[in-house]
Amino acid sequence: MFLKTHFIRIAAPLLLTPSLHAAEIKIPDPLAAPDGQLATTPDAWMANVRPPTLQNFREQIYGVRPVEKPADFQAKVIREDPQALDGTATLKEIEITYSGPGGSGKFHPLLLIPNSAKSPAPTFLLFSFGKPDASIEKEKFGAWPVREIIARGYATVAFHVSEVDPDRADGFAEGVRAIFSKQPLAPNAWGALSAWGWGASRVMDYLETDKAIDAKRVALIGHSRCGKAAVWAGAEDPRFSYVISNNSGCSGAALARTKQGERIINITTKFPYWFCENYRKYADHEADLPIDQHQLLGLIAPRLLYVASATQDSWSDPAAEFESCVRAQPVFRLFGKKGLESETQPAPDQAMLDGGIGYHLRTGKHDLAVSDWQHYMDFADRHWK
Ligand code: GTR
Repeated sequence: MFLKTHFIRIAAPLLLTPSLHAAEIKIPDPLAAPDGQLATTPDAWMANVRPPTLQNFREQIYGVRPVEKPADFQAKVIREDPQALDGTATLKEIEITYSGPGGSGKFHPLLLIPNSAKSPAPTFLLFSFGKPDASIEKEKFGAWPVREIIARGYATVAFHVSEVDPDRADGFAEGVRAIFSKQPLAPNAWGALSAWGWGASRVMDYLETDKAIDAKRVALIGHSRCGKAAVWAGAEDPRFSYVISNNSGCSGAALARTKQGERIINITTKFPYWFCENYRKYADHEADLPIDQHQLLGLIAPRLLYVASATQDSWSDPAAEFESCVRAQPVFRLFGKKGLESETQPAPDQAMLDGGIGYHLRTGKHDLAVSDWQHYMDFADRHWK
């Protein structure tokens, strides 16, 4: 039986699950090394806590990336329009190519850079559910408000995750995982979320070479399954200086041990290929996990982190997403950063932008809305400029 939490679930009343009573749940300490020793300095945490924590997430949940930048990696601009979006932006379509033992692959990020920029532009990198198209600002699964992003002085780039590794149970043969791994996959082999994160790192490899981009200020953003991929990619690749989880829920920002709505059993039944096989062991056995998702958020520290929930998104469980942020704070504080602006979940649509961890609870359904983007850019304005 799933144990309910003893600690407070801080949420707007409509989100509260009725009665949550006693029953001790042990949540791992994000400052603890495997021997139980608590890190008291950033150096100690980086040396003794971060590496084994990251390795646990690889081994038990998302799987191990077998390769980083492939030897024959290439990124080329294959289309450029200096007068995109009514002359406000330069559009570049990039082709990223690579090969490995299982064949070759390619994908096509679409980049928009503000023409008003006088210096390299900070950039928002979006994991996209569909083929990015600068003329469509509302894709099927969330907004990509390119005109507004450009008007605010940010560049933005999006790539279609299924071009890197198809988002289908039988998609393996057509994606990057088949190029670098063989079936049957090892129990700790990378799942699709990890493969998508690998794609984001390859987009970063390109961005680092584009003089119009400030590669020290690149934000990773994803919604829902892509929000899970974004947080995981941000943990794997410290080049991203700001990581945004939009309604990522189960196996994303939300604490597994207190999770209501979708749980590991649901997600590993419906989407087993997103994860490594080892993760299935924890279906209905959350307490056996050596880690929990607040430690994943902790792996972003001391970089910027933003987590957002939506009032009607009980499947993602806003209370468990917020609780995870609260419990990630010690890592940010160790680095001298403020955690959340407040430990009380804010009223709907009141963004907390003042800490190293931003948070808001949008009124409405599971979605990536333009108003979410506005908060993410406000947070960047405040902390990057
Ligand atoms: C749901 C899944 C969620 C979330 C969502 C999505 O069906 O259970 O975890 O990832 O899909 O990505 O749209």
